[in-house]
Amino acid sequence: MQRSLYIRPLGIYAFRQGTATEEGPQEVWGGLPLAGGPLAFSALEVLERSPRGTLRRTIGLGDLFERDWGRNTLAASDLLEEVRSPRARLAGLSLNRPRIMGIVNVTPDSFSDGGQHDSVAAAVAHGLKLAEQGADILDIGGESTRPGSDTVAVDDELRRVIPVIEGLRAKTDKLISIDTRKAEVMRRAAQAGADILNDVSALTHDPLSLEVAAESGLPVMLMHAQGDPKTMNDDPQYSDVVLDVFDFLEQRIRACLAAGIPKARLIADPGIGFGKHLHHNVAVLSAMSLYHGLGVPVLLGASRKKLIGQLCNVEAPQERVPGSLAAALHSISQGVQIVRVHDVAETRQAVAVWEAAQAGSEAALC
Ligand code: 9MG
Repeated sequence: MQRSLYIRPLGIYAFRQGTATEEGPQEVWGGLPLAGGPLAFSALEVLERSPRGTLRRTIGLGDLFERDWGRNTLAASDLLEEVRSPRARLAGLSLNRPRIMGIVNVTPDSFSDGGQHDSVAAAVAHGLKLAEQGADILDIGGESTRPGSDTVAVDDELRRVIPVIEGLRAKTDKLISIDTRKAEVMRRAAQAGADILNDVSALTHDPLSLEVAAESGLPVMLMHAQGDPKTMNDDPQYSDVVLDVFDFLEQRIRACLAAGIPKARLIADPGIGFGKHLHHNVAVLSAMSLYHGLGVPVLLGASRKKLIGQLCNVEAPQERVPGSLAAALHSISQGVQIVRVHDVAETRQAVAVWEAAQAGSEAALC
């Protein structure tokens, strides 16, 4: 059945335990923990979808408990539970602070660093550099999925990514994700030592991918996209983009559960730039905290993407770093657990200052 109620945590702040007062250290309570992490939320936006459109209301937390939600009572309490419940570790990595996923493109045509890392040695060296700069995860991709790009044959993709995964696995303990839509690439990447599957089609592109992902035992990043990379940005259509993306991801989580992939192994990503016009991307970026209602960690990938160029009138992807940092900080302020970026050193520095400012202590610095 189509969901009609959604809740988005608002009033998000750093949850400081044991804050000192004149009476001594005190527990501070004014909200609920967001996804069991270091942030808390004190209010909610309630969104009710009907054939006439979406009604949005901002309410305090107390209102949620006191108000009669009628036929939506169960949905409201289920969503609240999903928003507040702690998230499982990701392949052993705790998500109690923002995590950085560094991009290693092994494609001749990638949109921002295409051609630079297309030899194995260069790609491994680039991955190690990102690891040293503070990446928690290295995302290895051999097929460009930028708008307008063509599909790559399985053998070509394998030839590009497998040696890079093996090379990195031999030299770093950082988590390695494989960015692919193909079941065979997932299977071989897992054998080569990959820790995470990152599929921009949310395991819909290849009919075998759900089964292979389940068998691999690896966590899976499920990303929303409308259409195929070749044509996806020609004419994307939504009824309400923020909610349609939520519904899609919720359905894909259900499909994974049915295929034997537990929720503790799933990550959700609304897919900035994938079948979305500028206004769609901005709406999704603005509403990132809504996706905590899916009950799994949330990832944002906006680094150097076209929306930043459009918002700031910057043509060259390499010159979109400041806008990328703003998107990353905006999303981690909404509790997003992972940001996928090209510029790891710059993001690490921005996140460190954000963490210290949130905690009110330099102890938070990495
Ligand atoms: C491979 N790839 C390109 N953009 C991406 C994004 O935004 N998220 C994820 N998970 N993967 C992406």
